[in-house]
Amino acid sequence: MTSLLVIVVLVLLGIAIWQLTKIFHLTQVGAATYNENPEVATDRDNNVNGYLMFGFLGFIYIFTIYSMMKWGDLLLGTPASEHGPQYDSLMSISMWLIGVVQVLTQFLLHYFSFINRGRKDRKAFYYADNDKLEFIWTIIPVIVLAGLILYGLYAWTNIMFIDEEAKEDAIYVEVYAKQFNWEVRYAGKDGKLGKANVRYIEGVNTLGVDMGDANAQDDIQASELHLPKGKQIIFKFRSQDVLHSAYMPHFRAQMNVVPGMVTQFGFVPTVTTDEMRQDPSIMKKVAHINELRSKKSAEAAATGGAALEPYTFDYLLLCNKICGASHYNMQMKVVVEDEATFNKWLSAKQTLSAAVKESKQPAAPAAGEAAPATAKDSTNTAKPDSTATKMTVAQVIKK
Ligand SMILES: [Cu+2]
Repeated sequence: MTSLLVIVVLVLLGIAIWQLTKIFHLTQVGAATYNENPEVATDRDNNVNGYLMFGFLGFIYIFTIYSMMKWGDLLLGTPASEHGPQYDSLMSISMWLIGVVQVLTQFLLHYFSFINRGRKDRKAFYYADNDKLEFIWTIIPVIVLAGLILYGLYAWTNIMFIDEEAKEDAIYVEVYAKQFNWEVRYAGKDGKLGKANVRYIEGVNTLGVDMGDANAQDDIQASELHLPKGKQIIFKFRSQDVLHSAYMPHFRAQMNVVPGMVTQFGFVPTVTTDEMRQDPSIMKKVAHINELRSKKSAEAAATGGAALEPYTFDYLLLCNKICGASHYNMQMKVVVEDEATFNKWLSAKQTLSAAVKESKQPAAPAAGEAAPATAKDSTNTAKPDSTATKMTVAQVIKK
């Protein structure tokens, strides 16, 4: 509604300006002008436009510097994966190149428009072409772009190619996307993920794992993504419904999650959650967020509302494809910890086959509830989670 009103106001404003210009033109009819032919620019017109050009050059520079100072800290900060620094350096090189070229070309464009602005006593010089000049301004971008593309391809293969040797002790994790949450499955002791298909989805088996597959027996399902520091992680992505995108900005990782196929990505986490919480730029961001939160809490307290909890940093897995009404909230906490803590966390989890068996026994729900250690995430909440998701989907369809 508000946007409609804004559009209406803008349209009306446009009409008002258009009418005012018409009135202004009418007032000029018959008035004595300094120029007999209003279609030809006078020296005054050229001066005005020349200075405006020069002024615009200043505006571009000042606004660029202002933007960098004001919003420069919104960049992602320290990368938390092994390939992250290479990705960041490719980004920095590209941005520096674009920056330098932009500063130079915009200066030339606006400055020459200014100094060569029209004057009555000045005639334009006809200059057809210059092969040497054209060669220079073609070959320089060709060399620079070729270098950039080659470096980009090198970085791409480095990041996307998963080392076969390192695969030996790699950790396989399936990341499953559905409207509007994520679920993960670890390959278990055998290091192999069992087959899965949407047709097998039933009860606690919310990922549709084929329980007849030998590789599936020790698979472990969880609703929080834990990763050990320094280990090669290989992600297999599947989607239950529409196109999603698994985005882990701190690890400089993103992969489309496509229904009907398995996509893959791998990285080595290098900074634990606790270490990242000590990172100066993260600490600054967290302090800023908490400052805003305490202000909001004070406002809420004044009106009898509940105070906001203080924010602590956590890595996140986000959806980066607009996949429906609750897309904005489709996220999962990612915890990077040392290997021992990770192994402890994983071994405390029930395997999917055990969870399925348990759920089929009549006394199963009580047994599930009686395990508070894993109640926070993992298999025990799989059932309520899936019910919640189904409810959300139903609401969306109703709309
Ligand atoms: Cu999504």
